[in-house]
Amino acid sequence: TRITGIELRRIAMPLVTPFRTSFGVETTRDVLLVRVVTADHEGWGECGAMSEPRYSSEYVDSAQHVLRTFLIPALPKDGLHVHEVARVLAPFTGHRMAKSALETAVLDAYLRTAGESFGTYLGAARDRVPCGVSVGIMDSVPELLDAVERYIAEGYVRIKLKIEPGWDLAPVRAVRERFGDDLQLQVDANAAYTLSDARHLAGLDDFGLQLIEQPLANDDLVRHAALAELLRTPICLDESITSAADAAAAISLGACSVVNIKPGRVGGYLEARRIHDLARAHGVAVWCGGMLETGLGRAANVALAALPGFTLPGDTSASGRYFATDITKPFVLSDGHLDVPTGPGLGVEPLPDVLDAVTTSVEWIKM
Ligand code: OSB
Ligand code: MG
Repeated sequence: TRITGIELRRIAMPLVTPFRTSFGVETTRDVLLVRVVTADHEGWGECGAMSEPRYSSEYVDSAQHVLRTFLIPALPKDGLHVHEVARVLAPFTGHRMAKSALETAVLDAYLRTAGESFGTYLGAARDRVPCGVSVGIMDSVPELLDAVERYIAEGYVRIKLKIEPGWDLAPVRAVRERFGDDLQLQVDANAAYTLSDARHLAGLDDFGLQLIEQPLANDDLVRHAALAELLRTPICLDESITSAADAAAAISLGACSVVNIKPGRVGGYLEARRIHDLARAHGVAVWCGGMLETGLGRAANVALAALPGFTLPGDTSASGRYFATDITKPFVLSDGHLDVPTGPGLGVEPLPDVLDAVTTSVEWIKM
């Protein structure tokens, strides 16, 4: 199909509560949406990049710039197949979240035309997925316990605590003591530690954690492998895995025994599926991470999370975890699960009035 043009739309989504990690605090989610328009359909892709280059080197302005200047102009005007997008964009290094948003929009347009859902296309093995929630760093342990209690009451089947030096053993101990050994509990450091913290981190081994996510620097597979020898808590990598090749290296080095798959971080849903396939072949568990997505990105993530190798609950929370009003019909938790959309493409679309109300800019790139 012929692409007639591509819209780059920025929206500002207020968060229901500030989200604090070891790398910063977010109060409003600044999101870039890519809309690919063809003769008879359109497709949406959500860019995972955040306002500042802290989680990774990408940020929203950089994603919009590289899409406008390099990635979109590289696409052929006609006859583009979704499987060719990554290859056409490969000469440009990095910028995986920008590439992912573009590929996802092309894929959505293609699937809406074909009448097939993301879930069916990717190979979903179930019609709903169990959901975890990522809980930010708080000012006090009592405040954290109240938040965790509310999430458990809402039905979340797994709790992930964000940690950093000074906010690790005490909050984990408090949550474990208050909610018991049966609670599926894990932590995420977002690269806030070094290998010299190994002995301190081994203090987490007493709490029966499912895993510790990205304790060390993004680019340090070798020290993660060394740390794995010193901890009983399984290591899961997030930031370090930007491709299937990274995942293969991490697995063969023993740098992780679990992988958090975020489609944006790895350049798209097709690469995400390759990592799933690779990990599954090696008996390595994977789960679906998140980047505070709106309903558009969430729909695709829930479809991916339904693949058979996603054996751990993901950060596929309900829309209400982050937004009072989502730009799509909200994803609502039912018995701790979200349903995989079944309609063509993402199976959800933006509600025009809500989308307009949160839009801060629109750029149209004619093909
Ligand atoms: O490290 O998983 C992370 C959010 C933004 C950037 C990085 C991370 C996160 C989360 C929340 O932990 C994921 C979500 O609920 O969407
Ligand atoms: Mg993480």
